[in-house]
Amino acid sequence: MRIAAMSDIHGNLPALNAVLADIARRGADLIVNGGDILSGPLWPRETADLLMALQLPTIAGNHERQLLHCAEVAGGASDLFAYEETTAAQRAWLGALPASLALEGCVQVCHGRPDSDLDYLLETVEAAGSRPATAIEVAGRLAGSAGQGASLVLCGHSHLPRTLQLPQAPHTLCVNPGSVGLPAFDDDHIAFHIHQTGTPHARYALCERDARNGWTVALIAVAYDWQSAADRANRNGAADWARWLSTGLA
Ligand SMILES: [Mn+2]
Repeated sequence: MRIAAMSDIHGNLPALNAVLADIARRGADLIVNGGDILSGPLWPRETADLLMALQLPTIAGNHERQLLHCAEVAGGASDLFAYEETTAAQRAWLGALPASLALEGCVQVCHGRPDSDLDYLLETVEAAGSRPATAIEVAGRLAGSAGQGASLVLCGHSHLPRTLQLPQAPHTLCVNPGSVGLPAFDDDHIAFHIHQTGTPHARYALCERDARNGWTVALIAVAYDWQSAADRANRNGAADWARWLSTGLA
C-alpha cells in the first residue's frame, strides 16, 4: 500500500499539477488531501474544479471553515478572496467535507490535531515562537482520539514537512507532508510565529507500508513554476504571498 499525502494546497494550481504529475510518475494506490484547499490569492475556482473531478479522500481544514464563514461575516483576505471566486456548488463541496478520515483501518488523517484544526500536531507555539513538538507532547495530543493506536497519522496545517514516531507501542508514525501550495507564512495564533521550509518547492509525502506493517516515508519537494504563482499573488494584491511563494522564506 502506497499513499500519497497532500495538504495545504491553498489554491495553488500549478503546484498541485506538478505534485499530481510527480505522483503519477512514481505511482501511488491512494492520494489523500488534508485540507486548506482553496484559500489564498491564487486559483481557488480552478483548483476546486480539478479536485472535485478527482474525488480524492479529502478532509476540511480551518480555512474551509473560515471560507464558508465569509457568507456571514467578511473574513481574512485569503478566505474572502476564495469565497468570492468560488461557485455555490464548490462551496457546497467544501461544506460536506469531514474533519477527519480513517483509511485502510490503520491510517488516520486530520488537519491540525484530532480535536483542533487551528493547533499544530507536530509543532508547539510558545511566546518565543514555534518549535518542533516533542514525542511526549504529540502522544498527549493524540490520546483519546482515533489517532491513538493508528499505525500512521497524517496531518497538515503547519506547512512543515516532518516525520515523528511515538515512543510507546504501537509506535504510531506521524507524518506532515508539508504544503503543496504555500512553503512559508506567518501567523499569530497563540503567539506570533513564522513557518518556512526555506525553498519554494511544492511538498508532499509518499508513505509505503511493508509486509511487517512498517511505513517507509519519502518527503518530496517538487519543482514547479513558482514565479507564476508569485506573479498571480502580486496581481491580486498579496505581496506577502508573492514573497513566500518565490522564496519559501517568511
Ligand atoms: Mn490550516
